[in-house]
Amino acid sequence: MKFKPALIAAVSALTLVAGAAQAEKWDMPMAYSATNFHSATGAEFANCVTTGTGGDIEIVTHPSGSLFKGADIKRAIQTGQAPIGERLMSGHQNENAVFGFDSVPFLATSFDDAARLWEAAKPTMTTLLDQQNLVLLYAVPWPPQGLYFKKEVNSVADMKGIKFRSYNNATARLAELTGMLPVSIEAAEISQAFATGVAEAMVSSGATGYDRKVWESLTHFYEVDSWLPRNYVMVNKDVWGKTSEANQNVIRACASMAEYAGTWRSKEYTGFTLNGLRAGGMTVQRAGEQLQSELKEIGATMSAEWLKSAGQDGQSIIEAYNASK
Ligand code: PCA
Repeated sequence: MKFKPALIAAVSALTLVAGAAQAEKWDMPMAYSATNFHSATGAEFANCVTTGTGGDIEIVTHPSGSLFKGADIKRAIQTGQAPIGERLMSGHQNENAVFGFDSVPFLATSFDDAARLWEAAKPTMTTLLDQQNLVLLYAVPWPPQGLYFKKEVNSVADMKGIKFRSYNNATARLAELTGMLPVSIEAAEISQAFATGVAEAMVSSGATGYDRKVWESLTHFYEVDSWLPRNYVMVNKDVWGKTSEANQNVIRACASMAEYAGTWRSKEYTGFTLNGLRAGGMTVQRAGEQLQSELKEIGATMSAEWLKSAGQDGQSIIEAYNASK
């Protein structure tokens, strides 16, 4: 028996409509620009979920802080204004010091150590987020952090009075301890901040400097490898609870792949973006010995301060990390 094409078309149109009626759209706010590797990873994760759930859940990413600004993303998800989103984990250090476990100076300075530190911290962070109505899905490290300036810097004394862009409590504290003036600015806005002189220096990865074309304003990048902070993706717990087990499994699988692929990208990007800064005309080199050793001292002060403020949770993370060596 032959079906008439028109009938087939009508039937498939009906199926599509029926499918669409059940589909949910999850808007996913992200703080960093679309060209950033975290945003690329998030976009792939979104596609993976949309495909894997057969279109039941369609995740739509909104990079560059376009839906919610970085500082507002976690609250938006906790309160259900958005079902899912990505944020810099240590950005929450101001509400609980434990969130800054990945920004303790010189605790984990390589991708391998950062991975061990994350394994050590994951149970604590999962519980902490759960208590805040959030389900942790995946976390990806930024490349190692170094210092950006618009002049040659060989010692902490050379930093005095510089306007320093910060992105969490640790970076603001670093500014204070080195005699600089911290000003908190989201990555999405740094090109303008440097161009207008609102900020003149920062600690960040080659990836962020490359992504924001900072060579238009800055001249030097010093590799310090002070820490590798993480972005993470979270879902509202009520939304998660209403998601079928089959779809939860798909989302978890996509999240594992995203963590793996994002980490791989971060590693690849480390050298690529430092070369990109060079191609932009910047001087890129290891911090000199004096600067390194002065920063180590400041790092020791910051580590002690963090341990004190992060209490028992912080202590357990460090113990688990040391035990994993
Ligand atoms: N880039 C982000 C956080 C760490 C990084 O490498 C930023 O500068 O905001």
